[in-house]
Amino acid sequence: MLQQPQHAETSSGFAADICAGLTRSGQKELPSKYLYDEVGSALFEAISVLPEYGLTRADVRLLQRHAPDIVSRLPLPVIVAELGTGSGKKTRWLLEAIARRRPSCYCPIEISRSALAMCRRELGDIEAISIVGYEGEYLEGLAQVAARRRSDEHLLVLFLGSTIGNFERPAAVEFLREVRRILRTGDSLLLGADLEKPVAQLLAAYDDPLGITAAFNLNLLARINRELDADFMLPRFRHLARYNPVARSIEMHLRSICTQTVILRAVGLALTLHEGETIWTESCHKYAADEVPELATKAGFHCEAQWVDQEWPFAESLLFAV
Ligand code: AVJ
Repeated sequence: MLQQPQHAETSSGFAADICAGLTRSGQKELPSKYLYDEVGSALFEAISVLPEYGLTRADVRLLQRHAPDIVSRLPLPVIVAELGTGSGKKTRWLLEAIARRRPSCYCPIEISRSALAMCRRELGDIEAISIVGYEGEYLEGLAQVAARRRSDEHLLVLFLGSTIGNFERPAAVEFLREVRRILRTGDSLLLGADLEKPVAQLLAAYDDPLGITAAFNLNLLARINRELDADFMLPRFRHLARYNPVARSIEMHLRSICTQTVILRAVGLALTLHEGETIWTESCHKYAADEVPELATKAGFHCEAQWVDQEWPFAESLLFAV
């Protein structure tokens, strides 16, 4: 069963956010969450199987290998809320391990309706797990799940795939604090974080030779063309991935190869971009394994256990709300 949304002003929020990001003085930027429309979500699925991009495989390996161990540490009964699901594929192992112990409820929270639908197709067959989807922002969806649970049910929040890496470090702490505020003591958060690795390896992962990541990035302009009646000419932009050693993040930008004017009709905006100017579209912060427990402590959690993949350094950390 997939409940129908709980869905507010997303399209006008999109227009306002795009406008604000493109008219900033200084570095233009667009929120990375808008990379994931239907085309963007499909392109990310392709990225996740590229040989250069080991992140998703590491995440899946850890969940598959350690699901019984992770689940054995949870108080029961437990319901599961996931912040951003993508296809939902990697959550299967955890849900099956939970279902073997007790029937439960899985609440995916997604801003992308197509991702929610994918998730239901992917996980709908697990017996003893009922699915209640929420279309909307993470914290709003989580607050609804928390408000609707029975008083004896614990909550396990999943924040996988290193989406936390999209936040600047201080914003990551702030976000986890807000998650904590919605939870009760004893609730848990399973947090996936991509770890630091050689820069060359990171650059290859975010600028693959097939150009899938470039297409994923450029699709944001194509999406603005589709949804805001704009005229970005995609051949006049280049995908750029670079490492920021101070932030310890990969930054994705779209670089204008000439001076040009773009019109966004639906919002009445004419925008001039100079040759070489970039629009910053995403940051992917990399963590040291022991930074995650520190982050957790700052946000009101305690790190109960951590599992690290050796092949592609990546950590799953099980945090409990204190
Ligand atoms: C889905 C946010 C984890 O940061 O690696 C992949 C997104 N961007 N390639 C990441 C992404 C470019 C991805 N996350």
